[in-house]
Amino acid sequence: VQMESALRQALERREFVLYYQPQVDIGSGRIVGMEALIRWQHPEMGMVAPGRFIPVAEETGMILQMGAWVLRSACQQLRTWQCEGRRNLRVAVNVSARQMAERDFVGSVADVLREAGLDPDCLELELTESLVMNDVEHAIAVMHQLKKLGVKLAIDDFGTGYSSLAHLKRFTVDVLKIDQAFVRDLTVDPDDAAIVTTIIALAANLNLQVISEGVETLDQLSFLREHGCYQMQGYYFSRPVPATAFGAVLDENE
Ligand code: G
Ligand code: G
Ligand code: MN
Ligand code: NA
Repeated sequence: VQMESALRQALERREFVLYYQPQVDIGSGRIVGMEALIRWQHPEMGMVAPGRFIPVAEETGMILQMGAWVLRSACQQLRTWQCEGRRNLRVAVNVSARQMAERDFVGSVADVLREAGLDPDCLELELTESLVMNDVEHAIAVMHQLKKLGVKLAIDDFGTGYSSLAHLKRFTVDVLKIDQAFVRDLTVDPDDAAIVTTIIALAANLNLQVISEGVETLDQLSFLREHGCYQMQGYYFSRPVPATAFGAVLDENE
């Protein structure tokens, strides 16, 4: 209850901020998008990691208001960058199971896009396998509606959840995000290497895009490129940074 009221207060006091981490196409070397990641700047506790408050927000349902704020802020921020003349970029936003289960989630996404004046295909929603498996039939129905709306869909943390390949076939997703757990020891652990190359091949065969997260070293980058993964995200390129600093990251990439 204490944490719940602290989270509600944080929303009112605007203590949440969005950080952005670039997603790079290593074929062209260009930043093609960014993932929005929430941070909590508490006046006394300092920066609170999402791992500490997202689970509480999920349990208490506060994730609905928080998630709505994240979606709106990320879309408005992208629109601002576009109006400043930044080339075509997309923004990836994490979606929780509770949001997906909301009665009119698709309608609220449509409203946010319209209010921000953002083209739907600039928005990518990241869904986790566990979110989708929570209620597969409902999730598939919502995914279809979101596709009709024109937004992009990604499966986050791919390979760590419980979705089967039979389900994947029915998901109207555009992107598989290879979980950083597989990328970390990619160059030294043959099992991780096998898993990663298999996910890349799976994506190619299903005509899906594939992006690796948690890329920290040139060795990892080289391995991924050699095996056909050209979109990457990770500390090797940039840590998640506040919107103000992201402008400079984009400038450097010009
Ligand atoms: O940014 P960081 O690596 O600390 O994020 C930790 C976890 O919090 C990740 O699993 C990430 O997906 C999740 N997360 C970050 N921002 C959001 C958000 O806006 N909404 C939701 N639902 N999860 C988020
Ligand atoms: O679950 P999700 O993939 O949304 O969470 C992404 C998380 O991974 C964020 O908390 C982000 O800060 C973190 N992250 C991003 N890049 C790297 C990286 O290169 N290495 C590590 N260890 N974490 C990363
Ligand atoms: Mn994510
Ligand atoms: Na992930």
